[in-house]
Amino acid sequence: MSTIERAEVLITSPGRNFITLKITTSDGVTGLGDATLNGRELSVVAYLREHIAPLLIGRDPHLIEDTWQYLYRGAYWRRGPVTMAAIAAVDVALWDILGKVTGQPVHQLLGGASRTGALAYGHASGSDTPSLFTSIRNHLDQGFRAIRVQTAVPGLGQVYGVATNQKPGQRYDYEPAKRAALPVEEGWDGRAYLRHIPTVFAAVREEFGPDLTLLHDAHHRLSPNEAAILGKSLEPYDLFWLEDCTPGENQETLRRVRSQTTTPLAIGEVFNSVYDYQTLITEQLIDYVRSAVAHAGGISALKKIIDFAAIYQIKSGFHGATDISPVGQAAALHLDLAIHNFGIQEYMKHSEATLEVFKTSYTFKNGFLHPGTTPGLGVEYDEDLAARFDYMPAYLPVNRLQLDGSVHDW
Ligand code: CS2
Ligand code: MG
Repeated sequence: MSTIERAEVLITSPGRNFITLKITTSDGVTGLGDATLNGRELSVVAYLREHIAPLLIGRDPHLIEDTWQYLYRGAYWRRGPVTMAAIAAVDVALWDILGKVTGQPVHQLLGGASRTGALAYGHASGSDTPSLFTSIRNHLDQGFRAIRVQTAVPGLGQVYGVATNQKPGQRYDYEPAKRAALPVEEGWDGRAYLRHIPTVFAAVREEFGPDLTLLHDAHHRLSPNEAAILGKSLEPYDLFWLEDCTPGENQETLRRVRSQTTTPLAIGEVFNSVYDYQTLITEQLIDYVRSAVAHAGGISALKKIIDFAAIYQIKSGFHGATDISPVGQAAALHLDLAIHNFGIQEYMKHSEATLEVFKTSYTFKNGFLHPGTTPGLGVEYDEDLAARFDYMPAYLPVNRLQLDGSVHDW
């Protein structure tokens, strides 16, 4: 019987920081897991190196569920972003190993493909309407069939999701975590945003027609009532979803939003446990589960969340921003292909430097992602190249109300 022989935490920063767990068995088989927690990366490194790696040595790598429970219940201190990112990395690495040992792609181990590909959405943004249109056209040219729209808001400075204006054919490049000793501070005005966003979607529908699948991320910034106002004002533009319309910690607040609008709601990228969804799912207050494999306890845990959601006809919309490493993205794609209640997959293309360190076998064609059929996850990690990119502290912005400087949700 093979055993776990090594558990190494690999750090690299080709343009942005990534943390990867590499588990090696006594048979020399390796598995990779994404442990990247944007702006708090080193906390997961310490959790893995100091507390988890020593516990894995000598264990049977194929006891995936037992290892999950051992790390979750055995920690005594459960849940939370750091713990669940660490457990996720172990879980995904063990699925990678099982795939390699059995010669199967991970989606086959999860029950096989339920579709030919995973519909993906890309990010378009602009500081004004013409540059937004250029960004949307760039994505249509790349084959995207679904596009998330974010824009600047008149009267506000930098807001979430607005990259530098793209030129025709230019890659969308937006990294919210800035390399600096302290977080940058952004200003917010909810009323200015609520006035502006419906006019943006009116212009986009006018220009691109009724068929294009459109999404928007309110990024946790609105009160429940503001979220209801926005949801209602966007109804004429037939969005695929309005994301993170209000912070979801108090799940009951979504009752207020749900009772006021039919705009589909997606929540969950900052959630890391099925309990974060309990009321949202059982009361059908959302339509899409947004968690990432890398932040919600791995493939084993996110599969349980999405199976639970299926009972309430709620679908997946897994987080796939560039702070989810190619390992985390590949893990999401295997789950996307296997589950029944698939909705859509976020896809922000990683930089070339990142894709040189992480060699991936997933593909994007005609708007659909596919994890490939390579045994395991289908991602290789170039350790020599990765070692050339030192970790650099980077922080996500802090948001303050423009009116009086109060801290607000970013
Ligand atoms: C965002 C993310 O992609 C999204 O939906 O909410 O870009 C998010 O801001 C980052 O992942 C934070 O690290
Ligand atoms: Mg989001």
